[in-house]
Amino acid sequence: MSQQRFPSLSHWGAFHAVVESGRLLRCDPFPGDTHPSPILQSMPGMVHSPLRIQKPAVREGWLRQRAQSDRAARGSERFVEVDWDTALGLVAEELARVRSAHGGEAIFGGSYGWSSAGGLHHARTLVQRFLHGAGGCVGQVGNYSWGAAQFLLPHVIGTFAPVTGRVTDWRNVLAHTQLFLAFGGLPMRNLQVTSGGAGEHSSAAWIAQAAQAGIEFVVISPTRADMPEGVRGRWIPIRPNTDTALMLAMAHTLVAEGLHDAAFLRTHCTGFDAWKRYLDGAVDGQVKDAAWAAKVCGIDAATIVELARACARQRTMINCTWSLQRAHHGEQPYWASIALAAVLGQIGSPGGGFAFGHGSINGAGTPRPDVAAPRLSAGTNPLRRNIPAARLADMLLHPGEAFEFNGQRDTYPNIRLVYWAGGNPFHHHQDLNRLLRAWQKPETIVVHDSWWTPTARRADIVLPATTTLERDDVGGSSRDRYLIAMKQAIAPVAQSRNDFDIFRELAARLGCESVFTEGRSEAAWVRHLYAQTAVDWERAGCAMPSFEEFWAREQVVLPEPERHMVLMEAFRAQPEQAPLATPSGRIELYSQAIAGFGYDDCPPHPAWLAPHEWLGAPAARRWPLHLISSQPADKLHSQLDAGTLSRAAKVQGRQAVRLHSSEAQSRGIAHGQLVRVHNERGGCLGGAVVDDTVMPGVIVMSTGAWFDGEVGALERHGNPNVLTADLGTSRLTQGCAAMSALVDVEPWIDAAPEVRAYATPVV
Ligand SMILES: Nc1nc2c(c(=O)[nH]1)N[C@H]1C(S)=C(S)[C@@H](COP(=O)(O)OP(=O)(O)OC[C@H]3O[C@@H](n4cnc5c(=O)[nH]c(N)nc54)[C@H](O)[C@@H]3O)O[C@H]1N2
Ligand SMILES: Nc1nc2c(c(=O)[nH]1)N[C@H]1C(S)=C(S)[C@@H](COP(=O)(O)OP(=O)(O)OC[C@H]3O[C@@H](n4cnc5c(=O)[nH]c(N)nc54)[C@H](O)[C@@H]3O)O[C@H]1N2
Ligand SMILES: [Mo]
Repeated sequence: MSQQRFPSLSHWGAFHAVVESGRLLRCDPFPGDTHPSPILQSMPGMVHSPLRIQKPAVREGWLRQRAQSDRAARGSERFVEVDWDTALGLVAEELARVRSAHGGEAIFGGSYGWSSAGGLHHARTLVQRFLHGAGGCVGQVGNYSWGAAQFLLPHVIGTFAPVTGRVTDWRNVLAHTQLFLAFGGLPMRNLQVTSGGAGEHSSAAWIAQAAQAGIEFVVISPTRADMPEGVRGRWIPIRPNTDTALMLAMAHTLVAEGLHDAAFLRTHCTGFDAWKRYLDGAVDGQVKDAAWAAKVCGIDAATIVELARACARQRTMINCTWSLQRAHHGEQPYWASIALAAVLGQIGSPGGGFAFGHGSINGAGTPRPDVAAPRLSAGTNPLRRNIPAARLADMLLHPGEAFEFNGQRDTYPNIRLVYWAGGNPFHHHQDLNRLLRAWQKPETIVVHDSWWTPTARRADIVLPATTTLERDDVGGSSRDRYLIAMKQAIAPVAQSRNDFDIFRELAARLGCESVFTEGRSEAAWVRHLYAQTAVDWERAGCAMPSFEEFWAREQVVLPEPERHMVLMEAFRAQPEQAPLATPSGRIELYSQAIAGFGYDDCPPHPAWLAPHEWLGAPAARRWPLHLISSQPADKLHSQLDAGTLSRAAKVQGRQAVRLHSSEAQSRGIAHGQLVRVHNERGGCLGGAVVDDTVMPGVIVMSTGAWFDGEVGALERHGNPNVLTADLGTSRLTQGCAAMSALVDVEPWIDAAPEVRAYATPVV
């Protein structure tokens, strides 16, 4: 049999699917991609995995008793396979029942999750479009990635666009930046991925050029592994969640030594005087000088002073990874980094100022016209009812209770039916033991996925979805220059169907098919999304071929704009004529709006607020290690966890737990040994990796191991979210605070329990 090649796209890069006899053999990276991701290797095994959901399946108890079933049996009870007609009938009836008895406020369709690449077959968008067209649902606003930044930055700089990657572009950085101060570092592993997919891994290529150009990198992070290879640089270890103290002390030093840009602070900022009073100790009696910060963040005072002076001496770009704000009080380091950049006065000048997201995602700062990638519209939710994304368990556990969010007060709805497609809450949510309890509240849970994920196993009705390789689509990302033809490479595996078709049929049963499809078939939608994108891209100077030609050529590439993008360039040049969209039109170092909310957990200026758990807290005597649960190198979140690359990195079949040799020695832990990581919220097993790139007092466990536990029991596979705390960053932004968790580790000497995360629950 001859091999065939089909272009396709994943969040971890563009590739050609190589197919023989209807099976995916391998994924060859696109030829133009200089830094392709090895994650591609895991795809063939996963696409044809025994973990694929073969047929629609219904939990035994739910099939018998529907909404009266024993909800505590979710996750342990078996599933019964049914035919599509039966399954769709059950889902449509249940949706209609809940809607007529309790209204759309009882249906949760937030369905947070990354889904897969492709503008049409984006599962989360599809479930929302379907539920919006069927009368509405409760949705989620914000995200787990940069939820704190999304709702803070508009108060400070009038927009959250910079956190999405619209920052001073890399050409400009290469030409002008002398010092790149990287809070959270530049972990190369994260640059494999961009939401929507990447035709090229541009960030890795730019960092390689920055290394050649001799830019100096200073990486502030709990692990030296966040320093990219080859760059001229220095690692300064920092106690997790204390970056704000360091930034405040740097700003204090600059002002005390007269190295601040008084003119910029006067003409482009508001509130400097109020903030300065805080720095000087007039507010709380504590001067925020280097000696004070040293005690908080563990970096000696001389280093702090020297770093502040180095920033003032040269053109400095200050970047924060997203991880800094995925922590309790995560607003503060972001606000403080902008304030520090304002004190330096380089904002809006070539190669200077602040940035976010370098080191978090591929494509931040890629020179690219600001035009959208193809994406089906989710329509509008007629109910306009939302919760902040990460308040999921609070909502399920506390219907009717009030919550605060960005100056508003609202109450949690009473959810009877949860519909999830394209996300894995038993991956992404914090304190999974708490989520397990919350998950027992709804009467019915419907999930579409391609695999028996931990969330699918804990649903009532499970519908098998195709993967990207089983359907046509057109894909791209707003951080990447490529538009990619995604061609169906293999037939749908087993009885799986496209999410689009599942929702179309459900919409037909509920009498709203034409709202969902607008009269277009899958093929017509792919063409339509291409045509929509073409209009925007033409305007940005890209010659767009006809759809047929695009499909034959497999890609279109946006040209790099001639002008460098410099963040806030126009505002710097003419602050009166090009004001920011803040109330004052300037950078707000003190926000009257936030002051008006009166939140004690988010004061009106950048401030040091101790997180609820950190190494300086009294609780650190009992739980002396700070847990960093970072993104996995060998997969995307929980996607492809059962793939070859991910499995190869496990230690005795569990997630690696990285810790310094001194911490291992004092606990009698040997490299490669099983350990139990635990705190008040729960415990999990992991495999010890003794690693002196991690500073003492810290352990690093990547996320992504498929959750393998029951309420209150030891999690067997190494999912750090049994340890993290489920609390909002603050009442202002209600983001996810996964990074603020204390734990301890001990050797596991008992027999190792079997990992059951990859068993299928079908009768
Ligand atoms: N402790 C801790 N927790 C974290 C984080 C952290 O740093 N630390 N990070 C957080 C962040 S930033 C994020 S973004 C979240 C990520 O959380 P999620 O986005 O929920 O994680 P994924 O594993 O990407 O889940 C996507 C799911 O969609 C399914 N899927 C893929 N394609 C399709 C399709 O075509 N159709 C259907 N129906 N399903 C499909 C996949 O199989 C998978 O189950 O995790 C968050 N959780
Ligand atoms: N391979 C791969 N890449 C990914 C993803 C993936 O799942 N796999 N997920 C993508 C997604 S959805 C997102 S949102 C981004 C997330 O991007 P980030 O949130 O930036 O990623 P993390 O890996 O959580 O953290 C980056 C680094 O921050 C450091 N860090 C943690 N806490 C602190 C702190 O308090 N202070 C300082 N100074 N440093 C700290 C850690 O050492 C870590 O290596 O990654 C994206 N990239
Ligand atoms: Mo994310």
